[in-house]
Amino acid sequence: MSKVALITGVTGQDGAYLTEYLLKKDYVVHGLKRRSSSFNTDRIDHLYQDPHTENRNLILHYGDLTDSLNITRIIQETQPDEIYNLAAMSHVKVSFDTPEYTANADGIGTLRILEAVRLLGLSGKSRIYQASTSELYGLVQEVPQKETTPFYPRSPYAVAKLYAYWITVNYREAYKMHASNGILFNHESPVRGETFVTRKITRAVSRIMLGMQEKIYLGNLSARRDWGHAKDYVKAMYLILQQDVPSDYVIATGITTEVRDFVKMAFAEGGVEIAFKGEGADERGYIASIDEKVFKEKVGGEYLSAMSTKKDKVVVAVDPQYFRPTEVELLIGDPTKSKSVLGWNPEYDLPGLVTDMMTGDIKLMKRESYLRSGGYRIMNYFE
Ligand code: NAP
Ligand code: F7E
Repeated sequence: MSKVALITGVTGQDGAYLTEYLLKKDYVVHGLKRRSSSFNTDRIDHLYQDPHTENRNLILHYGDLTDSLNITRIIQETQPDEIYNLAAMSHVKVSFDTPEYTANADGIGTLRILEAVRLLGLSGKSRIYQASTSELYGLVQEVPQKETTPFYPRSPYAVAKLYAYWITVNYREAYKMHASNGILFNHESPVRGETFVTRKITRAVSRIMLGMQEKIYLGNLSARRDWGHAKDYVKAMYLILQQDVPSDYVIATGITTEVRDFVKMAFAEGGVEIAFKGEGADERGYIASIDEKVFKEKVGGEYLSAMSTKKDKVVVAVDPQYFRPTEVELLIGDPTKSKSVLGWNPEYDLPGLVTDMMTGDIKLMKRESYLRSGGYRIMNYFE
């Protein structure tokens, strides 16, 4: 018999990678997706199965974490062995603009799932994974951060996730539920949401190198993050629910990098060297040199002459609108427990992640440029 998983947030970055991973393991996957006025299933379209397909193993349900009745009904209908609660308003900066909604979806949403499992008598059957976050550490009280490091959240997002973390622990202790927190540090990929800093950078750098954009505006260039690859991190989620005993785990690489250095690494993928000058809001990034051989190989010879005219020009600037009212300056996780207990071992390092993201975005932006130039008419005609 195949195991049954329910994934909330199935249309998000992690939802997509986890769905792919569980389908390969022969699971039947139920996904909760929000109704939207436009298609929001891009990331899982390659896995989609028509509702008329016999014995489908990926079934999508309309739903929302702010709707208890809907959550309860879907859990009752699907009787999941494993629930991965990945749905959330996940953007830290946006949570300052939508604090009440964020508390409802990210905090109380988790309670709705736990309470539905309890009321339906599924406490002994359904194992629950809660998508907790390194944002809980906020104003860090210890370096590196591990499972025992005290929390100090610094945004409405992190405060909502703090509630979700503790209500998960409380239901585990009070009702003996198999409920665990994965305290995941930042993880990225070619399908990362476009407004998170890594993807914002890889998209913009690709566009600059292809002559589609002049410069990128960023916020705090000195913030440091422990960045891993989402493909590796969803494996940890799965491993957490395979343990006999529920527990909480830090999932991280143990290496921290400045946003400024991520920018340099992204440009370096195309052989472009960036030098930073100035401080604070006046800091700027210039093109210091171009390795033509690497540029031709990674980006394309036809874009080189336009790129060469940008030498010594500003391609990175700071816009204070991206600063946060309270910032998390430094995150670096200690993954000792997940490595020893779960046997979790990430495949990607940061250079591998940057290469994967830049390769994806250069390809995507070339396609976008072609479509914008009217190419789609020709393509559609011949297809
Ligand atoms: P993401 O790409 O932003 O995906 C979030 C998902 O949640 C999307 O499918 C979104 O639907 C859905 N969603 C949002 N509000 C909802 C609601 N009210 N009801 C139902 N679904 C809702 O996030 P991610 O990067 O995959 O992260 C997955 C989870 O891990 C999130 O809980 C996030 O807070 C947490 N986390 C992420 C990281 C990271 O670095 N990526 C690190 C630690 C923890 P739409 O597609 O319709 O918007
Ligand atoms: O910011 C700085 C920004 O938005 C990273 C979510 O998945 O990971 C994510 O939250 C850093 C911050 O991610 C820009 O100030 C500079 O210090 O990519 P981010 P995040 O806030 O760390 C955690 C673990 C989660 O749980 C969240 O769900 O980069 N930064 N300039 C910028 N950030 C953005 N977005 N845009 C900028 O222009």
